Amino acid sequence: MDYIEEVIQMAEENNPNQPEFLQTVREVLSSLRPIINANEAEYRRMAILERMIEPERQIIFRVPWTDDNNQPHINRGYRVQFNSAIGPYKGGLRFQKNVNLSIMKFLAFEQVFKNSLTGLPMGGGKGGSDFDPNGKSDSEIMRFCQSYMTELYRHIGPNIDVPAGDMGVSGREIGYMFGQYKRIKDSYDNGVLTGKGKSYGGSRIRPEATGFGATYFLLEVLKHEHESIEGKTFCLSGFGNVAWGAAKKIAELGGKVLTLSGPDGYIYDKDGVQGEKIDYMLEMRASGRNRVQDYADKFGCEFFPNQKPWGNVKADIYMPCAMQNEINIDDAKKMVEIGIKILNEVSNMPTTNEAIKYLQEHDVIVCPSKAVNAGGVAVSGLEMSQNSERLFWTQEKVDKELQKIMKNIYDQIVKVTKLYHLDYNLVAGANIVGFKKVADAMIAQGLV
Ligand code: 2IT
Repeated sequence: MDYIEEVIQMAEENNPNQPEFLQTVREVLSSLRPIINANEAEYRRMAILERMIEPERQIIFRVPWTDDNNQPHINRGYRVQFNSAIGPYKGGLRFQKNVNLSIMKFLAFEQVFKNSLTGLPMGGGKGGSDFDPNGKSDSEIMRFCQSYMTELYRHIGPNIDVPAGDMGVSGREIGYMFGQYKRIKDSYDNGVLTGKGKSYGGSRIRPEATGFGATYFLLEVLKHEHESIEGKTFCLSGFGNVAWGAAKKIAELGGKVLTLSGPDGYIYDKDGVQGEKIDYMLEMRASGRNRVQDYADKFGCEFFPNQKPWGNVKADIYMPCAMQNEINIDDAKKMVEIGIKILNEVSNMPTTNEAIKYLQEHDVIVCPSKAVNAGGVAVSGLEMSQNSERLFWTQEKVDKELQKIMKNIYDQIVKVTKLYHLDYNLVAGANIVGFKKVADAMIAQGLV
């Protein structure tokens, strides 16, 4: 049997109730065919694919906390340490009601390839909890973070595993977790978490990095198409940290963001999300209401309840910034019908496998999230560097490094698509580049 098919089947048998994890395994493995075919004997001998789909360690723990009325609550905490071949585990923490082991494993698996693409020495991991931060008071958030870290601390460290933020975890939560870690360890291990505040070891540009990086990646794609960003229209989803950074950079470079979305629907702003409206996104997020309708109410634009922009709004470029599987096959068909040319994936795995295939077959350029959103973790890597050398870099320096990293990611991908005659398939190119470096390291380090 074909090696790739064999390992996909093995993943299906061993993880029957993990649809998101199986989705990314199928997507990644089936795109590796050219490099697997070229090295099959060696990869089989070293069980590369079998090891690539099995996390090195998975930690699940109880997180007890009390609310402001002294009522007890129990959540489930996770940390999946997927692969440490090229560096300590690195990846965010997600606090969201729907978090489960399948979602943790899909995110950790993708993080392995993404982190490899950055060119920085970071392995892949991910964690979080099914805790729902919406509507919680600040002291409830603090108690939850402290309880979560009271277990997690024994599994992490600057040379072991370095968590950061993801959905539901930003500067405030990182601060509370860092405080608790430091208190338990009685040691100022600055590099144990990234996304810290500027006053205690955080890097400049980390909050903006995912959205800025995604836009820098897009600039390379537009250059390839002999186009520029000026005057282009965009549909974004989400209104959190990632959408905020993207909107900021797009507006700065002369593009126009027409939509944002939330769990309640999407807003359409014909004048573009810009200036104070971008700042207002931060207020919406800080309010903890998790509603995008507030934007429409404040600025008097249209609001479409319970709908997504995909396929409903004509724009030059789509940039999903909310979460996994936002774009399905029906959306993809509508996108092709209304003539969308570029899908720049910013959230992790925003598109179903069926939809990616359909879009590519209909000449839509799909820019894969593992590459597009790698700027976030890349600046986390730069934060680790700054913590190690006990220095702070200027905003200009971090931004310049980020631009260099995003261009390098793009260049490596294009080089590999040429090497393997993959036309301009950036999805396959990103997977192959990310995979190769990790596989080489795993071979060199033996069967561990
Ligand atoms: O999905 C991601 O890459 C992140 N949530 C950021 C991870 C990090 O370590 O900065």
